[in-house]
Amino acid sequence: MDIETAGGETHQVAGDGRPTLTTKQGIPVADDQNTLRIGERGPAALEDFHFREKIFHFDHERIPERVVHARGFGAHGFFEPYESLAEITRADLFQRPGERTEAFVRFSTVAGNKGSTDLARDVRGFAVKLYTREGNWDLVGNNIPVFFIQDAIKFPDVIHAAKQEPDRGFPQAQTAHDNFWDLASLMPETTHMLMWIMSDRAIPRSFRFMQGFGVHTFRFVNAAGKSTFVKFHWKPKQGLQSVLWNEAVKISGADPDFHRRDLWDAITEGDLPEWELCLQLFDDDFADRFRFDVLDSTKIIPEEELPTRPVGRLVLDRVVDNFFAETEQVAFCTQNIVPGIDFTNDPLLQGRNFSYLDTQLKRLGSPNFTALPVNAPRCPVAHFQQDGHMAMTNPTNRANYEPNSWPAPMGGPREDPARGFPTFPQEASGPKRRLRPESFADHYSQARQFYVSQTDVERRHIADAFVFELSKCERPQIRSRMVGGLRNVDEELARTVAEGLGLRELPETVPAARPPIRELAPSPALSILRNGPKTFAGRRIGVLATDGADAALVADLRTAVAAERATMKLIAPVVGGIEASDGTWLAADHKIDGGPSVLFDAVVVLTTKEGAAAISRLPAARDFVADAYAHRKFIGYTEDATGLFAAAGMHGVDDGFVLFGNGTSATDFLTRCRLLRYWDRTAAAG
Ligand code: HDE
Repeated sequence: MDIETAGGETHQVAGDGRPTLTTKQGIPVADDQNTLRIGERGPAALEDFHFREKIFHFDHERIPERVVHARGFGAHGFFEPYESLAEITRADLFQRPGERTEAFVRFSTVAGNKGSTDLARDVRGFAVKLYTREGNWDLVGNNIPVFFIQDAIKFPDVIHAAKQEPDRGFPQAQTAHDNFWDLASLMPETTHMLMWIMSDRAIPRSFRFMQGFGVHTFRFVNAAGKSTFVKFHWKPKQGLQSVLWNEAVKISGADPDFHRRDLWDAITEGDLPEWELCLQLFDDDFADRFRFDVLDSTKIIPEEELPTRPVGRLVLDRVVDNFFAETEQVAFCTQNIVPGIDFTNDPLLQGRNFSYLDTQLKRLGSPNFTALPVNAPRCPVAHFQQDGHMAMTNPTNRANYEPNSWPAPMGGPREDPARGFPTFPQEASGPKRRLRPESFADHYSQARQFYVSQTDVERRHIADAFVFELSKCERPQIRSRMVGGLRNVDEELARTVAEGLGLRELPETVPAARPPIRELAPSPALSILRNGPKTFAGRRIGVLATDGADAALVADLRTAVAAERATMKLIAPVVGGIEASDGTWLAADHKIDGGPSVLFDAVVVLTTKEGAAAISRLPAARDFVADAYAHRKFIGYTEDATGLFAAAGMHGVDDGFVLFGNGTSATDFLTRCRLLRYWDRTAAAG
């Protein structure tokens, strides 16, 4: 029952299944609309404990955002090995084929603040927490297999330079500014990573369509204590896909939450994203033979040289119930590893192992963050650590130390030499010094290898990205120095970027610590386009329709889209929907202004002649088709819709257009869409 008052404010009262509102102390609340005050228009009373508590809690709702990877999105799922890996690791989660281990994954961007756009050009975090029976294993990786720096001591510098500039507080979520390129151009070790972040890898179509990498070399250790080096790869079953830069810019305006919404929609619609865990396994001999140092995180081991072995799958099957409790409070720590997995001396990994625990204390405020449900191990925990802020799981025993002589169970837990974590006894000795190993000095060869492994389209995108970013630098010296560095990667690339920037002459080549090796074999595995999914499954079609749209065709499209395991959204001049040719009412998913074609992988335009003429007057309708064209999308249409194309300045169609009728069905269109883009289109953007 709702009640009315003299002041006219809305009161909804408990009853009919709605519980009584209480304070955090459980005291029932009678009025949640008005503070306690003296007289009708008088001052507030200090004794108003309900108001005080409510505002107090609100004032303290925020916790510090992550200093990097602030913007992220998480989901629950499981990992399942295909086979037993007992021969190479004793890690419990790899012992029994088909046995599921609960997982939580958080994807993120790096540089942007918590409220920044999903489509920033950036590395994506790919952090996986596996709640194994022998404790939590956090594989805190990225969607790019190399990193900017070789030594953790440079991390604060590279992140400071990438994030907003400290005097002005902008630009956020982009490296397109002086500070970043100043540092990058002065630190040649960043070059390989720069190639990756200027590539389409840095603007993924969604989290579902990107790879994940553990980046560092880790160790597997089996029950006999034998160690094998391992690099971790997550390969999306959905295939790889990225957007174009011009699209990314527009998506950022149309839907800054594009990636989180995509993951949410896919999981809630039952289209569960899945990745295959693949391993690169190698021994000391391989490490010695390999051209680069396997401890250098600016290097990869090409898959062609060391194939990846699929060993299991990761499936995300549940969205979070509460964003803050799960995605925000999840605390990944690289030092969370389990028996059977161990670190190497990669100086970046060693530094990370120190940093992550620190950062969790800062963010979550107490060493007891491990007891928060999203962080708590699913296996029993037993130790003598106690107290601290927000202690939630407290021992009840008398003994809080060991050794002790209290009988079990009062005496508490004891160490377990058989089950306990066995650090791999690697020999280590040498003088204590600050130095970078000589084996880390080649900064350009693999950057070149990455570049020459790309298709022409992808190379052009890399050059365009360099030009775009460097054009945003105000100081010409920074642009020149960077181009001088690129000459060590590829002369053609350097020349294209120099031309794009309008440099009057090609800058001197930046001296290289080691002469770059120019003849490393290309690695096709590094290209997104060479490894296209050849399926439209998991993708989205946007159908722009007006009143009178062919009802049978809409129905056929729905069937064909479902058969392809894709999804379809209807976009109309008004969100209420349209009256189709057979008089049925079709509800729309978007009003045209809110459903631009950048949100879809392919589009269809279904109008009558009059409908096309009417929407031709709307800038959003013209942009819908003009952008789809510029972004090389497949465009399905009926003859009557061509008026809109003409109004949008498009004259003539190419093979990326599919005209329905005359034997061309909705299924034919979907089959065309499997290529994802019509790359042969000329005069397109990107
Ligand atoms: Fe991180 N990194 N990082 N990082 N990192 C953090 O920890 C750090 C590095 C990565 O979704 C922080 O909880 C150092 C490489 C991901 O919650 C912090 C160095 C890779 C996430 C931190 C690196 C990563 C983080 C900030 C250089 C790929 C997000 C918030 C040695 C292999 C995890 C936090 C999430 C987060 C430190 C380099 C991946 C400050 C010192 C290389 C995916 O601890």
